[in-house]
Amino acid sequence: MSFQNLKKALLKGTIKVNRMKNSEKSGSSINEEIFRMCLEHGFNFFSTLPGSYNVDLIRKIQTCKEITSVPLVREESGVALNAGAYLGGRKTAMVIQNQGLGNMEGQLLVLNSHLEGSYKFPNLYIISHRGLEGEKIKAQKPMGKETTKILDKPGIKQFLIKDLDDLEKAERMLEEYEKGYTVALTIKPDYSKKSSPNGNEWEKVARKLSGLSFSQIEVQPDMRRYDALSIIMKKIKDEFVISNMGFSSRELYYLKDRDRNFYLTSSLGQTYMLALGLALAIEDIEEKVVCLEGDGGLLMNLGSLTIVADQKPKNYVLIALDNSVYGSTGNIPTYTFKGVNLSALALACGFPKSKILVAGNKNSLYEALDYCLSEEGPFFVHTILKPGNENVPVIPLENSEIKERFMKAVQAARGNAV
Ligand SMILES: Cc1ncc(C[n+]2csc(CCOP(=O)(O)OP(=O)(O)O)c2C)c(N)n1
Ligand SMILES: [Mg+2]
Repeated sequence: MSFQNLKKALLKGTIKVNRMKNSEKSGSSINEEIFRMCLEHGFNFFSTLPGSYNVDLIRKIQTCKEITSVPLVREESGVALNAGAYLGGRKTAMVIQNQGLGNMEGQLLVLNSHLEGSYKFPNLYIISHRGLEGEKIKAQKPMGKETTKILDKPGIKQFLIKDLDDLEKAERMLEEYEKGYTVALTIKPDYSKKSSPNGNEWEKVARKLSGLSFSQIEVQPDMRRYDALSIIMKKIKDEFVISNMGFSSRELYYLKDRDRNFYLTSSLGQTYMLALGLALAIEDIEEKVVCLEGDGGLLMNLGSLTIVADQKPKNYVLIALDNSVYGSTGNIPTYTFKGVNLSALALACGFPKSKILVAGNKNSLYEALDYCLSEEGPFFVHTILKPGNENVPVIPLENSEIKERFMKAVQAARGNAV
């Protein structure tokens, strides 16, 4: 099948997997063949972070209109982003260099592994493997040596591709993804070859820096997180809700459990990325994605907020529950307590000022919700709260149960939409 026809088939969902003969592969690179293989197997959601030897692959991904591709700023956010996209019915892959694995370990364990307590999301990692024999840069060697072990710990099924002949076996690994397992295809580049050429198409483009014009305001909050959640859940109808770990999820569960709630009980800092993955994956249906994120979570992973602003998902509402403390762990103040302004950070990250709403009291939260649930996003609703937790127990559901139930709700919503 030609590349063009393959892409069309991907869009129509009529792909037939047709294993390539070795003779057909000559002339193309491992990266090219892996991309073709991914498309043939219906992978349609990619997140990427470049290393020297995967730039050609990333360029192919980013210029393929038939799939969703999201450039990352930190690898661990990609694990959560892809999990969200999987919730929304996508087949997910991530292209990185093995140095990034050091940033990802916690998320691999809790989101991708099949260990007890994990959400058991499958994901395909396509990893450029620096630091093996022949590597010229010494600093790549430690991670080169440890890569297998890092992937082993969460039980990720891995296969090292050294040349084109290894692709057949690599392709069989994709069947593991179908069975719900996470797979890593690590690729040993030819270190003697020059890495990918530099792109220079951006050289002449003027850069626009977002304007920073927030003046200081003083707010006397009149709500705790629980009060804000009660108001939010009064306004929520069919929206999908993704909530931050700790008391945010616990309070939500006891306030109003529903199949359309996804409780993240781990992955601090990744709630809004998982919600982004979901929002991008369910643009075909009407329902919005409402994300309940904490100030601690946002500050832990501020860089990736740039991705949300850049992707501009119309169906995305990020509610920052800013109680100025790590509320779920003893109310120790975060930097918002010292005056760091999450709204200003959202603006600096690229959210348009018109989509940043500040809710410092109950009335303004009602108003903000009326607006953002009916208009096109992405919205950043900065909800300024008093510290304090409601005395509610932990959620009695298994994480994998939360995932399965939520995915059924997405499928049902999609079914209703047809
Ligand atoms: C990577 C990581 N670091 C620290 C923790 C411990 N932890 C769990 S919840 C939490 C507080 C989260 O604060 P915030 O996002 O502001 O939410 P709040 O509880 O205030 O609603 C912390 C620090 C963790 N689970 N994971
Ligand atoms: Mg907090």
